[in-house]
Order: sequence, then C-alpha cells, then structure tokens
Amino acid sequence: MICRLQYGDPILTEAVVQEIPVTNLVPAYLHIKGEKNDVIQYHMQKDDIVYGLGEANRGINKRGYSYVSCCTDCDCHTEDKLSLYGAHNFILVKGEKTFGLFVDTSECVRFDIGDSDFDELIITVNCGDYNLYVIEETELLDIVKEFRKLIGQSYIAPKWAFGYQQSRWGYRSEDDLRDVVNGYEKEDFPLEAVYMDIDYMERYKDFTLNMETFPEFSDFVKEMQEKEIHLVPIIDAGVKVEKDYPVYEEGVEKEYFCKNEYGENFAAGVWPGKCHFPDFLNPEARAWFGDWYRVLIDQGIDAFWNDMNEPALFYTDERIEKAFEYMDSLKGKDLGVDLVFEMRNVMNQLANNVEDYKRIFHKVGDKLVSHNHVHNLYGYNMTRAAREAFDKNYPDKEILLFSRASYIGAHRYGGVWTGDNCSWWSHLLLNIKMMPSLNMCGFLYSGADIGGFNSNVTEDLMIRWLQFGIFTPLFRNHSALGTRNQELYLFKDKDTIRNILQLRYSLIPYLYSEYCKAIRENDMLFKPLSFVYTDDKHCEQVEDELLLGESILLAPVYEQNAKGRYVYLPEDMLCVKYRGLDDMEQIEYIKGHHYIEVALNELIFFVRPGHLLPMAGKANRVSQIDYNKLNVIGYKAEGVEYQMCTGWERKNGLSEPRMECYTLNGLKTRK
Ligand code: MIG
Repeated sequence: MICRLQYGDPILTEAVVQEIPVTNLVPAYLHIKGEKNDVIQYHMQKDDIVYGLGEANRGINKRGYSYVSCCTDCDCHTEDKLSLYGAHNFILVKGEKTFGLFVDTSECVRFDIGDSDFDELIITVNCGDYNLYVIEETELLDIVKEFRKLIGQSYIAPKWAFGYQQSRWGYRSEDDLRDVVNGYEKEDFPLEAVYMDIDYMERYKDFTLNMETFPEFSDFVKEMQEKEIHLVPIIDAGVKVEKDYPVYEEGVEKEYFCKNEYGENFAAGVWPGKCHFPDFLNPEARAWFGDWYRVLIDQGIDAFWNDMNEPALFYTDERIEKAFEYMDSLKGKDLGVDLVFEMRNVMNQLANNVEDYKRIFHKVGDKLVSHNHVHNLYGYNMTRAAREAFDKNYPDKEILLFSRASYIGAHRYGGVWTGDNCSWWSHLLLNIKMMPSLNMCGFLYSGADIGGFNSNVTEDLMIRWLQFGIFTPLFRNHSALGTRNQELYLFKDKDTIRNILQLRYSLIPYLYSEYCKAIRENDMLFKPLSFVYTDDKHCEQVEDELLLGESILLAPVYEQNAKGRYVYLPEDMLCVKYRGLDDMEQIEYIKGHHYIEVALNELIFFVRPGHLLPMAGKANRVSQIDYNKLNVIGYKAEGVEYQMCTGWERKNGLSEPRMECYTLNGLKTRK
C-alpha cells in the first residue's frame, strides 16, 4: 500500500510514473515536525534496521550515521563522507514497523539515521518542499517492488555491455586504444569495450574529436567493430565557452544554458576551461543537447558515459575574486594559527562552492529557479537528455549509457557507476555493500571502478576485486591519470586473471537473465540475505555476503592476505570452488557458519538448493557465448526449470524480453 503526503510547494521531479492522490493522512508512527513541516521523525526500536539510500556510503544497514542526499563530486570516499554522486532518497525501515519512505524532492535531504541519537530517525528536507511516499507491506522485498513500480521500469542495457570493459583516464590516441586491445588479444583475455576519457576530444570540447590523435575516427570505429570492440566516449556536462564552437554558439543563441543572477550565461571552470552549463531541466535544451550525441553515433558509436554532471565546478571567477580580496585583506598582517587555518579553508573551497550553485538559474516551466533547489535533478536530466534523443533518433538501436550523478528517475534512462573510488580494500567492500541498495532504487546496470580509480592497485587487490566484479552488471576496470597502470595483461598471474574473466563470460547467460527478470519484475538483482531469509535473524547481520539472482549466494574475499573467509549459510548449499572452467570443485555445506579456504587463484560462490545455474563454455566476446552448450549446475533441484532470457526485441522504442526455459539435464524447451 502506498500513501502520498505533500508539504510545501515541491518542484516536479518526475521520479514517479504512477499518479497517487495526496491524502496527507500521517501514519501514527511518523511525526512531521518543524515550522515548515520539513522534519520527518521516526522513533526507532533498539533492533530496527534501516536499508536503502542507493549510492551511499558505509553499511547495508545504514543505522548509526548521517547521509546527505546532495550529488557531490567526492573524490575520496572515506567513511566520514556524507554525500556521494547520487541522491537516492528511498529508505526501508525493518523492525516492529516495517515500511518504506521515498522523500521525493528536488531539494537536498539529510537522513540522520541514529547518528545524533541512536533511537531517532530524523529526515530533514531543505525548505520543506516535498512529496513523501509511505509504502507498507509485510515483506521488505514487496516494499521494494511497490516502490519500483511507482518509479517505473529500469533501463535495459545491451547484452554486450555485460562483457569485460577496459578504461583509463590517460588513453590519448587511436594507437593507445589499439595497444590495449592488442594486449587483451595477446593474452587471450576477453574484452568487449575500451573507453575514451576526456583526452579524445579537442581540448575537452564535447562532441569534438582531437584530429591529431583520432585522424580517421569512423575508420577506427569500424576497425574496432570488426574485432567486436565497442568504443565508449565520455561526455562532460560543461560546454566550453569558445567562439565558433557550434555547441557553444547554438546554446548561446537558443538560450539553452543556465543563467547567473544577472541573466547572463553562468560560467565556471571545468576541464575545458570556462564553461556554460546546458539547462537540462528545460525540455528544449534537453532535446538539443541530446541531439548532439548524433555526431558520434553517426560515426558508429553505441555507448556513452556522462561525467561531471553534479555538476562539478572547479572554480568561478567570482569565487577566485573573493579569495583574492580575502588574501589581500590578510596581507601584511601578523597571522596567527587561526587565520592561517581559515586561509587554507578559503582556498580549499574554490570548487563546488554552495555560493556558486546558488548563482546558477534554471528554467523550470516558465519560472527561473535557483540551482540550489534543483541541484539533485541535474545529472539525472543529462542522462535523460541523451536517452530521449536516442529513443527519438534511433528507436531501434541499443545504446549503452550510464552516468555519474543521478536521482531516482534516472534509472529509467541509464545506469550509474559509483565514481572515483580508490584502490583500497575498504572500497572493494564498499562496492559489495552498495550493490543491493542501488538495486532497491532501480539502478540495476551499475558497478564500481574495478581495481580502484585513485591510488595504486596491487595485483592481489585487483584479483580479489575482479572475483567480485565478475558478478556486477557493469564490469569495468577504470583508473586515474597518474596512478599505476592496471590493464589486466600487465599483471603477473595471467592464468588466474584469464580464468576469472572466463567465469564472467560463462555466467553471462545467468547474469543477463537474472538482470532481465529483475527489470521485468521490479526485483533486485543483488539482495541482502535478510531480504530472502526473512525468518533467520542472523542474516540481518551479514553484510559481506549477497544473493545474486535466484540461484547464487556470493561470499567474496575482500581482505588483503586472507587465505579464506568465514561464511554464514542460511540453508544447505553447494559451494563451487572455481579455479578455471575445467577446474571446479563442488562441495556441499550444511546450513551454519563455516571457515572456507579460498586461495588467491580461487573464488567461491554458492548454489542455492532448488535452483539451477547455467554455465557456458569459453568465450572472448558476448556474441561467442554458445547457448547450445550449457552446463547446468543444480543442487537438490530435480525437475526444476530455469527461465533464461537471451535478449530483448526492440520495436519502436519498446522492449520485450526473449524468454526460454531450461531444465536440469540441459535440454532446452521453448516456452
Ligand atoms: O575530474 O575524465 O569520475 O571517471 O576518469 C576528473 C576524467 C574527471 C572524473 C570521473 C573519472 C574520469 C575523470 N573525471
């Protein structure tokens, strides 16, 4: 059951696709407080658990900290960070009362989940303008499904996008990319896509190509297509201010850029230097910007990632001017410790400054609205701009798209990656914990930068991260300029790496099917154990194991030098200890706690009783996966069938899954 309450005068976010009438009957257990009704309070019981918040920091159980929904270019996800790139205002409370809350607002929201007071959940909505959806069902998963129905079907990524993808900030030319592809080919490693980070552009100008380093782009795209390699260019939110650059000229002429307080086009520095920012909240500006992707699509490109769309602002002239004034005022003074610290602070606040955000104005309907009130909708609408144009211009083409910043609603238009993590073991664990909450909010095609973006990866971390990453839909190795290179062919233990990659391809029939079913049924692909084993109290405490689809339980190793790990099994299961497609052990474990040895060259996962796991043979491209030769692993699964989805039919922008049915003996029966 869903009930909708409304306070203040919320700006339409279009996160929701179902029309639910406003009732304003506040459930007895919730308290709406504050002069502006801007505070939602719930008194938590000692053992209450709070799930949700999508792309957010810390645990699967969010209790005991605060989270601020405010899309932030956060380049160091330490435990104390309150905001990451996504703003996903959906939480689930499980306890004496079990319910879901979606705080639908364009404003930033603070979720104090037992941080100030362990017993209180206090949600504060900036300005008090919001819709509140309260969802009540007995089971957590049913609440998620209700919520997902409310926000509409998740984006369907092309099947090839389940292959392995290689990225790095620093590939500069066609030859750099060729080298990467050759590196993978030489080692007989699978590879599906290579990424083009900002250096492919002419001085970081969107929809341009550096003609020196990419002189024959369409030929190059064709050459890659012949190898079945997809190229994935980045698109940044900011448009360079430069005379005769058509994107700039058109945007200015048609008034499609955000304004400042004087009605001029707002300018801030990002990679290209001074930029204007398309007003993605204006449908015409959206259509215009989305159309520009054609420049690349018409040269054969069928995949994009949208970056810097919080939007990230490195600086503005105004902020720098203020900083100079401030420095001048200090000059010649005898500075004490306090002033020196203040000075450092001022300098550290040049980027992404709230005062600058307040100076950006959007056209929302016929009103001008300060960015401050719609900040969280910006990246979302950039993704939407691209998708709406793809659907209009190429209704029958599958195009991969994912974004850094997002709000709920963006899940209908594309996926997300989780931004600039580090090559830290703790970030592998964060990746594991984030997957189910992203899924709760509709973001199914998602993943982290495998191996870590910032700082230097070590071989063992890369291997352990791959051993988890093979299960995430977006399976992309990405790293920052200046860090140690982490293309997989550069590591020593090539056999182990090849075997892990082969397992990914072998599992694609399963992963892709489960992904499609999750889309169709508004289900989660990754679930915490407690969502399925609802009567098993211990499952509520397990944060380092996940259920993946109907058949698999994951228990990845995420600690350095660990030669195994403790695993809790809520029922008897079959452990697959994998060393290679021809070297797999199957060991039965009974329900309960176990210590299982997992050497660096091994990985384990579990098959649940009563379910089947189809596995394919070797393939280096998704297209090479042979669905006629599947090996099916089953555990206590006599007579059980498996629903396989082999693809989607696209017609006039609508998609229908192709479903087939498999039984334990591997015989395919069409349904
Ligand atoms: O300020 O394009 O998160 O994936 O490699 C950094 C360069 C800009 C941030 C993205 C990252 C990308 C990088 N970008």
